[in-house]
Amino acid sequence: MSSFPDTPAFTGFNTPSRVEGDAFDLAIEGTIPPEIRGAFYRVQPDPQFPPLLGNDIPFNGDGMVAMFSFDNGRVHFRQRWARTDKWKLEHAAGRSLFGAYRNPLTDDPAAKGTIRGTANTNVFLHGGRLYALKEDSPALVMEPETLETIGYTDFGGRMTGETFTAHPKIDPATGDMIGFGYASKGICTRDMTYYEVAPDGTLKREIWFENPYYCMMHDFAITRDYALFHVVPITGSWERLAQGKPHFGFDTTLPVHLGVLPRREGTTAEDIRWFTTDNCFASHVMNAYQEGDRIHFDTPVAKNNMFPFFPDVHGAPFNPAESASFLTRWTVNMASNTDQFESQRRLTNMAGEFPRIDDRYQGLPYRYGWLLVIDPTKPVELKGGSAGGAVMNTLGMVDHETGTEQSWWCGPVSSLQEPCFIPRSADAPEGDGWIVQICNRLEERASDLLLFDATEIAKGPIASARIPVRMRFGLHGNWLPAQAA
Ligand code: V55
Ligand code: FE
Repeated sequence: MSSFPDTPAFTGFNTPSRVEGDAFDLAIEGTIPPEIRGAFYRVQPDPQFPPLLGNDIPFNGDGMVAMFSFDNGRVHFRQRWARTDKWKLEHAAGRSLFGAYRNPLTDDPAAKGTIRGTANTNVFLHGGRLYALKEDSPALVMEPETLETIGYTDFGGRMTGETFTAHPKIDPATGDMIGFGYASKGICTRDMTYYEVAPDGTLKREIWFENPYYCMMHDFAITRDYALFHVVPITGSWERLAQGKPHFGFDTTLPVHLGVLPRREGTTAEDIRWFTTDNCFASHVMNAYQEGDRIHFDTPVAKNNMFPFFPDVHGAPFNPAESASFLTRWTVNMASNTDQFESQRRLTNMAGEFPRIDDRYQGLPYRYGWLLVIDPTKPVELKGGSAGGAVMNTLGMVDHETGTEQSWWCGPVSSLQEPCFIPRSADAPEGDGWIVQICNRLEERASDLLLFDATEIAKGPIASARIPVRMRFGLHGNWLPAQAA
């Protein structure tokens, strides 16, 4: 194999890991509560081969899935690549065949006709299946115990859209997996699909509709009666791809929309209602819920672009100060006859992203949220050749009921990955459980798995497990309780 490029995306802490393996009984500091039984799954982009075009963005690496199994106070580790069709084709060739992020015009001719997905964004559990997800492709099914890849699914032959989101939700009322796709008729199309998948893996419902403009539809929300789609101008076009520009670029001249699709039986594209507000940046959603005719939608909002590698379409330089996002409550009123938002209210002054909740409260009124925070008052020592830019150095918690918050700083030479909530038991009260997350030890180029009491994060971790291999910067993960396995 030729070597990886000497660029920030492939060196220092970002050096590709490419390690598949198993480790039994990790070294623990502190005590893992023995009643925690189940597994934490998470995924990182981890390129199998050096990039075809000499360099690449972090979002384009092959999905490497890790599982941390908790059993009677011990933690075991397993890691495997998601063997996508792309991974298999490149593995057989012994080199990269696919080019730039979501630009098939840059591929080797041998890649033609193969699904381009990398399954690198989320690993999601539903109905005994592990789905490895990338929003430009269908969902890839993996076996949750062995991490063997089964292959892409069309949910019992019924999914006609080309893509499935990396951010599905489970409707607590039905147990169905609710998802969507964008670019559902191919790259850069405005066509979207709404999906409901039964626990047996068959598609119950697919609704086609159109987006106001083509953009990255990275996340969405559900409430009891609605699916909510925020349209933010991280835009793209075939023209850009032909010019060799990054697939996406941020456009500060376009408005932001929130689409409200009723989830009742018989809904069609005609039933969607679009609200509009001023230009801003938002990506992940903490949660959404209904209160009478009002719909609240909680999302970290930044004034400007958060993705330096998807630059401003009008040529403005990246603006780090304006890329700070703050959890904000967007409220729209279904009884109103305007297309404007009713209100927008900042919920915390902690700058943060990667919001999570106790997922049993998906789409419902909820009390607790956790997120990764950038605390600019804390010192940062970027040892070990890690990436520059703002460092997620703090775990934050917001309590919407009391209006209070907590935080825990991980120190000057560490950074944190997305938190995930573990309920104490299936029927434990909201927030009663733990938070699990990976901590990057930048100087040591090592990784720890941290465990917190979920509503006492300010006290710091109650236990940590040393992971025997370095975890690269990952995206999302989820918890599977043992009894459901
Ligand atoms: C994100 C991550 C992706 C992607 C699109 O916001 C959006 C995160 C890891 O890949 O393709
Ligand atoms: Fe995401």
